[in-house]
Amino acid sequence: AEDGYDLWLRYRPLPPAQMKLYGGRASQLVLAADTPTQRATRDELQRGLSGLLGRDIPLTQTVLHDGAIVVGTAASSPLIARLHWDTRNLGSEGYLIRSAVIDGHAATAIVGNSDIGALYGAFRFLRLLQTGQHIDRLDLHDAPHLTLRVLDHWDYLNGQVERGYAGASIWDWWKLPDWRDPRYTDYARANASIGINGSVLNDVAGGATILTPTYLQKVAALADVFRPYGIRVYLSIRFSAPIEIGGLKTADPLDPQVRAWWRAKADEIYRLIPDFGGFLVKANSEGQPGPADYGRTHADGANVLADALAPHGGVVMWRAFVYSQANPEDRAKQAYDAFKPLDGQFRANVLVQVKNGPIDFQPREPFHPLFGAMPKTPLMMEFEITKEYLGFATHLVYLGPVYEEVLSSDTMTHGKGSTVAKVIDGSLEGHRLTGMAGDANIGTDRDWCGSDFNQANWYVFGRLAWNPSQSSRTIAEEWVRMTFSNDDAFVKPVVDMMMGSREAAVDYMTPLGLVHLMGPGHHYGPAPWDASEAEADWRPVYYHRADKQGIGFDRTRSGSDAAAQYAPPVAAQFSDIQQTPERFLLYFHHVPWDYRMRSGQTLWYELVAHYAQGVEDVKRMRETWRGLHGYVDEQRYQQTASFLAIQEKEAQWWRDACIAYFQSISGQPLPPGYAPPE
Ligand code: GCW
Repeated sequence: AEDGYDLWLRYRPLPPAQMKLYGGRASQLVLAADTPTQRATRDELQRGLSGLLGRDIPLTQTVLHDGAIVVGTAASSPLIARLHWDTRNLGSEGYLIRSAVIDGHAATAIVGNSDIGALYGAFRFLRLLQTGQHIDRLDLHDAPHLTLRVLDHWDYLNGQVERGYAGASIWDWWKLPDWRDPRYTDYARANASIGINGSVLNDVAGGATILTPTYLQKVAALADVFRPYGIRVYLSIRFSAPIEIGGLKTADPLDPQVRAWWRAKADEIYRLIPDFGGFLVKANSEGQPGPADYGRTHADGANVLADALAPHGGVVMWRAFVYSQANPEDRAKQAYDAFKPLDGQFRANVLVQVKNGPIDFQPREPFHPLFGAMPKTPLMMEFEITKEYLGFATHLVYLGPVYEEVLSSDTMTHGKGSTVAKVIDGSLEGHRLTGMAGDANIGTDRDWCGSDFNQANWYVFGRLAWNPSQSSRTIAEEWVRMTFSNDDAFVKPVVDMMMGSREAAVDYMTPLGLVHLMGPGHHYGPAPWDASEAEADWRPVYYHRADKQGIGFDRTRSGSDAAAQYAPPVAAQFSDIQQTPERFLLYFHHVPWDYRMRSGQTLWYELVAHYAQGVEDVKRMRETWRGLHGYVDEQRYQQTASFLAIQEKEAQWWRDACIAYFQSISGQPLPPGYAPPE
């Protein structure tokens, strides 16, 4: 059945013409299989090539005839050693793939400086076949631009996944460490295929249990499964663990006993998991314990952990997502206010992990003002892959454009071209420790992600973590070819549909710079009217500030002045209503309903038009999909069709609820020709 389990690693037989094209180029595999990673590479190539080409490719020791694929490192393969290729620019994880003559025969060499580099090269080679590329004159090389390419799982030990819409946690803690579900290997394969090299196994708001000896054994078992695929495990830790499982009276980071406890804990972990990655921490945010409980700073907190991990080569990923009632004036300002003054105070093995925007993974928000503002500290990006604010499992929203928009934003901190991507990849400020994290959308559903199209969001995250300057359209196209079909009549409309899907969601949910109109708590569906007192700074009315005169959050000097957190040219742009891009208008300004937009329409008319457009766009997505019935197997066709129907219904719900509510505040008539809902 086409249940999506294979993700983009669908090695189904290629069309005959393509098979013929590749056949002569893949007649034997020459590689060593002495290490676990080499064996994983061999298995993947055999599985992939036999699936795609419909016949088994023999393993040989030497090149016997044309069409050999020679894989490995100079150390693992005498054939590769004899090529004397310069591989210095590949680093430890890069690869090159080249057509060459080896022992008198036409061959393809896939070469890394490490087994992992060769494995990444093998996946790339398979992708060439899967996406219908020529493979007869290859000269490719690639290496990751970021050091840490990590999935953050918000999985609790009881199997629940916070903001998870694809079933339960795939980690079966009850049966670990003895039962190693084969699914763990498939998880590792999928990640390795896109270059992800780290996995934080547990939720940032979980308890301390994961650090007990019993659970560390289970963690070690997962680390064993992932290791051949180049994936290290990391753990989210609870800052008060020294009290909860250590029997101490305090978790004060400057207390010598606390420091000793963390050192001993790190030593214990590394005895079990020699390549353990490190800790992820959510501290003093949304009720989590942290250094502020003892009057200490985030740097004090991060550094005690960093000191414990440093002797073993581990890192701390300390989150900047800190929300408390402490800054009720404007939640958007909190992270910057708390972290900017600490720049330069973190140990060398600490990264501060910053969400893409200052609010919380909205359909659209401006880039986070911390990017570029802490030059002495490696900042890693945190994107959300799970669609917490974007329609959960069913809405088709390709997140590539969300990520790309932020990565290509110009912080202007070192003049023009100081993009967020360059902050993240370390090139702007000279950092070697770099990273990107994605909050995973993975669960026990057969298709892993709750829908076929959600798999694209895992895929594009990994590809951008490898190289944050890539185009999300190119990545979408790759994914479509691998996941569905190479037929251009299918690929083009589906890629267009994916690329437009994000703007559609922005339009039917939160156009023109609005944010957080979702129902509080669950975050599914519209609730712009919600004004309850509890957690007031999470409430829609707090964000849109609609009143009789207008709508929007004034973040200029006359308001919260959050715009001033950006570098001066950006701050000036966002503070000036004329210069603010309309897509961020209501994020930075409180704007009169009759304000003239660039189109010449009033703000009110244009707001209504955006909501209507969002619904129209989803209608068009449905039509596109209907036209592609013949290209997809029935199971995947039908599910996508049904989900798009849900999306259309809910886009209408969003449109009607928001327009009706905002109209009740604005008192403005509906635009002429606008058909109110039946
Ligand atoms: O987006 C919000 C989510 C919480 C999440 C929190 C965070 C893990 O609603 O569920 O908790 O952010 O990122 O810490």
